[in-house]
Amino acid sequence: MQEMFQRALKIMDIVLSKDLDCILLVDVSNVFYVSDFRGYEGIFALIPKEHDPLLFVPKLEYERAKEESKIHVEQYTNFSAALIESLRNMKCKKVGLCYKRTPHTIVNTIKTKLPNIELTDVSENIANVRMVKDTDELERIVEAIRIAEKGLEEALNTVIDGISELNVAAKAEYSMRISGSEKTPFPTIVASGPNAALPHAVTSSKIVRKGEVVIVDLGATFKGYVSDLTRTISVGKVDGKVKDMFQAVLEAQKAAIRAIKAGIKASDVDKEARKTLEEYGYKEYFIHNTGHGIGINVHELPIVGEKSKNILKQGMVITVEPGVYIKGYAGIRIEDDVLVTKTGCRILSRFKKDLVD
Ligand SMILES: [Mn+2]
Repeated sequence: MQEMFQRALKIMDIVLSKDLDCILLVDVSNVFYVSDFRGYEGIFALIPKEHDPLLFVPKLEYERAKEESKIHVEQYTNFSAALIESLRNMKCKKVGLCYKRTPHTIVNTIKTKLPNIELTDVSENIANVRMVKDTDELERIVEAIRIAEKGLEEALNTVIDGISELNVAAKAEYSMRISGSEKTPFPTIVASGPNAALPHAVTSSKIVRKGEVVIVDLGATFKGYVSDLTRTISVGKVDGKVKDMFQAVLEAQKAAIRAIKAGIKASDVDKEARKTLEEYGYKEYFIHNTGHGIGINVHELPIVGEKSKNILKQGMVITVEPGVYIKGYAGIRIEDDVLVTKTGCRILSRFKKDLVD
């Protein structure tokens, strides 16, 4: 037997440890995880105990899938028929799947056509496996970060009094695109002045004005893996209050990063950021989690928040992004991507932060 693709092997470990006959994956990010094929809806993968992993695609995707996929590819003419036939032929009795990410129609088809199959939810097992990145995944994320940093550089060079938020976003995205980004993993945020007080502001035709701060939150995708970075930039001189907010967020981020290492609770990292902001008097203005995992999706486990149950492990890649938002006035957010190591962490993003004066 050919040596199995490393990420598929990790899913195979779940098949074995949960004593399943097979795992069925239908959502594009999990299918990509096991195959390295960048597909659209209407594909699925099977990781059976007794056979090599299989990727099923429609005819129009077959040639591209054969090029990209690291596991064997089959083409189907009818999704349900191919799925049922494969499960039947491989005599699968116990099948693992991700309930939340599997359409009801597919679950119902299996239950109707193969009533003896026992279905088990393996969502958590898969999310846990995906949290820890291997060397190849890490290299892709680092490249996605380098590309995003080019976008930030372009944004920094573009932001001046009189330019629109959309114009800044367009320049940043263009720069990332020609630097190799496959797509933006989320809509690029350029939020100026009072708009910066909205953590998920929608980039608009608003004109950036002197005395405002501009939040630029963007990401790139490289070989299917993403980055997520934020910087806050001032346009000329800003209020002393804004400078104080900036200093508080910067210190909160430093405190959170200092706390990171394998074995500690993700909630403890969040606690450090929150404690620092409390010291500065901004606790109530920090209205989101400190961070989240990144990988194939921009929001993966672990959650770095107050209520998180996740424990940090070596090889996780997380964002650290405290923020302070004062309604109608201004907002500050600084976000870096960090690799959890045995004894601490490695900050993967290098872009300068002291951008408010
Ligand atoms: Mn983020």
